[in-house]
Amino acid sequence: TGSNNEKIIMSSCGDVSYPETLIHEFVWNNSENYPNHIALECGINGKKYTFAQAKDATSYIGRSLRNMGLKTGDVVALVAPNFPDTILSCLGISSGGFIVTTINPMYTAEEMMIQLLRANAKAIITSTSIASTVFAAKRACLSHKTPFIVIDDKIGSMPDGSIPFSDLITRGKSLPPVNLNRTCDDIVALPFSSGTTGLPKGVMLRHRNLVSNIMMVQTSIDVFQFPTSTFQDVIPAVLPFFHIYGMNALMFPRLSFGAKIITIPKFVPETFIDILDKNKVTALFCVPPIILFLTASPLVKKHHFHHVHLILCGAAPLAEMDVNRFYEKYNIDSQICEFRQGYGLTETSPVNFIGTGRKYSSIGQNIASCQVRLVDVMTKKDISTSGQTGELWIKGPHVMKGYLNDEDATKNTLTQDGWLKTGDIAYFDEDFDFYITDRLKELIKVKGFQVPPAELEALLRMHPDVEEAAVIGIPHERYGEVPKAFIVVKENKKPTEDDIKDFIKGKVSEYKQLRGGITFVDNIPKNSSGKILRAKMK
Ligand code: AYL
Repeated sequence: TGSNNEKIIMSSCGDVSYPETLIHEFVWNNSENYPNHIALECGINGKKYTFAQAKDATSYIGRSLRNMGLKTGDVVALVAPNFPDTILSCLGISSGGFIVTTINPMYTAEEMMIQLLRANAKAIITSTSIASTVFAAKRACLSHKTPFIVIDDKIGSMPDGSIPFSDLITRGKSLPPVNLNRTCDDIVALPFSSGTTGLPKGVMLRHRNLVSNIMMVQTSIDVFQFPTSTFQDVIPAVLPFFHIYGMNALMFPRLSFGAKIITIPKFVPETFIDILDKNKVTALFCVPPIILFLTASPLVKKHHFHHVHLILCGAAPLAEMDVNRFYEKYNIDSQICEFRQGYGLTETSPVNFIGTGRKYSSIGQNIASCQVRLVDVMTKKDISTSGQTGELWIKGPHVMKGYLNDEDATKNTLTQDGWLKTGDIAYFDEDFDFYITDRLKELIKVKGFQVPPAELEALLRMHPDVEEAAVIGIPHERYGEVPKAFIVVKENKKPTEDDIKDFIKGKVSEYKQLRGGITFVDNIPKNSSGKILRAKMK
């Protein structure tokens, strides 16, 4: 319990201690113990880096970016699928004293532009297969002098004036080390999230946020008897590094404990299976659609899980039944190949809860140093009884500094004394294991990816026949949720569903398309201040 009426649920794992180091230093901290082990390997072309090579490359990249005229605290946009060089870029940006804003490589040029502008990017790192789209975005919104660095992923080519990524490493060798002048309280990552409402916003994460969250998880795994991670772990990385799950739940922590990461740029079933065939994979980091794939695909066989000791799943709800089906199909011992959920948010760097054992539908318990409150949505009073639902509030060293250039959104999300309102509804059972039951916020989650309804609504309103639009998520068998639109048309206009879908098509990425269809209605229910009543629409 805390002051006033606060009923704080502390972690049974106690408090974490973490080093006051910058994230790139933290990641390579143990690397001297195994300098010649492979740290990174491309699952497609086999390109490899040892820990020693990866650590050195990180520092050379930082020096080269400095040498291009970038200054401490400048934002570098990273728009690339998962490659070893994507990870090196992330850490290199940190080692140069800059901030990385990761952009979804599947984005359209329009979507990229919005983030480049909001983040005030001063340089771009991308890869050849998407370089033409990224270049179009850059040309439309940034100065032509903005450094445009391109990883050669063997598909596509480099636009004129590009700097080959490999030059950063070779040239950086002969440059002097960077005098960093950065502390743990400086911002290092700027992923985008729509939070509880509105358009995507830059989430300001400090070095301290990232480092503490890694140690919070690490401190808790013993208490929760989590399958242990070792420096011999082999982990395929199919979750995108641009998302906080891929970044600070997979890539950074696993590398820091010495795992080998096999990068996968795009989920293709055959490629994924090929990687499982060729490697003794020890842990799988998943989102619910991947669990469904592992169960349903005829390509997947029991032997693929022979060395797997952990299957982690997060980013969207998963039903217990889906986990049971997986175990039943392959007749796998759930004590040896353990399934656990994780629950996180971009705003919390990301992890808050991890599963404690056999309750597969539970997100488990709050990890070390993660304080929790459950606040009744109607009465605003703290809940301390099992079975009662409320909004989850989170506090700890892993909570973001705020949203970039958006004081209103920050104030609505973070209380004055540091509580982050997640917008998720949950309850706990008699063992203090938590369950997410609903979402209070507007967010739609398609395959674990964020789709902010406000973004689609704004686009729909740009259609000449559309008077009003509201978008909600509806359940989808494989994707979890998909967006569905309700539209009020202007007088005497009769657009078809396909007219509207075509209008949206080229403007937003594939996973944001209106798979849930469109329903034409006479009016959209709103409250007195004009806010769309989404719960009512559902
Ligand atoms: P964002 N069950 C239900 N919903 C979830 C879960 C879960 N296990 N995990 C995340 N969500 C939803 O910012 C929830 O609505 O970060 C939450 O507010 O893209 C929202 O997703 C946050 O979406 C890890 C590491 C999960 C990472 C993550 C995902 C972070 C997603 C567990 O161990």
